[in-house]
Amino acid sequence: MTTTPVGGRRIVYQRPTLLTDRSTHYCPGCGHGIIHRVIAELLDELQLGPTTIGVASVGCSVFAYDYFGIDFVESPHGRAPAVATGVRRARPNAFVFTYQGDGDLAAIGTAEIVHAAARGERISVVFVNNGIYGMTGGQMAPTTLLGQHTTSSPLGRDAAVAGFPIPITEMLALLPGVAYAARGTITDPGQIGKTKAMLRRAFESQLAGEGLSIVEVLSTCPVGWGLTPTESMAHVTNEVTAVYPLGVIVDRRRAATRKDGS
Ligand SMILES: Cc1ncc(C[n+]2csc(CCOP(=O)(O)OP(=O)(O)O)c2C)c(N)n1
Ligand code: SF4
Repeated sequence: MTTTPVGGRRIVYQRPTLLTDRSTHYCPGCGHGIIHRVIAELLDELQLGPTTIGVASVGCSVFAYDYFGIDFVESPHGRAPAVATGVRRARPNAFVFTYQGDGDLAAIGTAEIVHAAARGERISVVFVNNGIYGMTGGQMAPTTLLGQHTTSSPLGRDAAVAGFPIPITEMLALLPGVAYAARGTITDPGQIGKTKAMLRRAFESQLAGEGLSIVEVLSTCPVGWGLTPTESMAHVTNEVTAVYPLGVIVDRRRAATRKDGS
């Protein structure tokens, strides 16, 4: 956000320079657009535009490369951490982030994210958890809540049939290669600000060469959930955060600082 006076008026809100000037294909009330904006603001503020290479995954955000004014690589479904590994190792001075849905990261791409985290790859992962496969019509994902109705669990997710929701960010945080892991959301301006602070810390962690950083963002899919945009935001606040608590899960730099008292 800028407060630069322009022609006698004070601009308090404008499009980040690294977001392209075009309409997105996202549905009304979808969280992807908000998350794109926050990332673009941060890349602007950290002056990372010229050195950033984003890795788009498969899912509703598959066209992310059209919306950011930076270099982007498209990866096969779930393979973004593997593609990002190659990009980061081939271009050691690049800033590399993946943008992945929960179907992409926590289902088909489970192996890729676990092993990239185990290797401590110097990449940042933006993990957008809307609890569903949005792009393909709202099927159950590993992150779907118990009892949640989806097109492939029309009676609600039953643990006896489909198991329990996977808290994959907590699982990844156990690995020493993960320098920073946190979970935020985009349900109101305060939460967007907190999520932006988490993403900033994640990006700075990569710049400091600390290891893999991941921020899970609890997002919305009004179309897949059969809710209005307003109901979707309330659903995240009231139901989803009870299963996936918000906050920093691990921050190894802060933990090390506390240990040596510095
Ligand atoms: C190898 C492969 N398997 C399956 C698909 C079909 N497919 C496309 S998007 C998608 C799910 C995307 O869901 P998610 O990652 O949660 O993103 P969202 O659309 O919800 O943002 C699936 C299963 C595919 N494109 N490629
Ligand atoms: S289907 Fe869901 S995730 Fe996909 S664009 Fe629409 S609201 Fe967003």
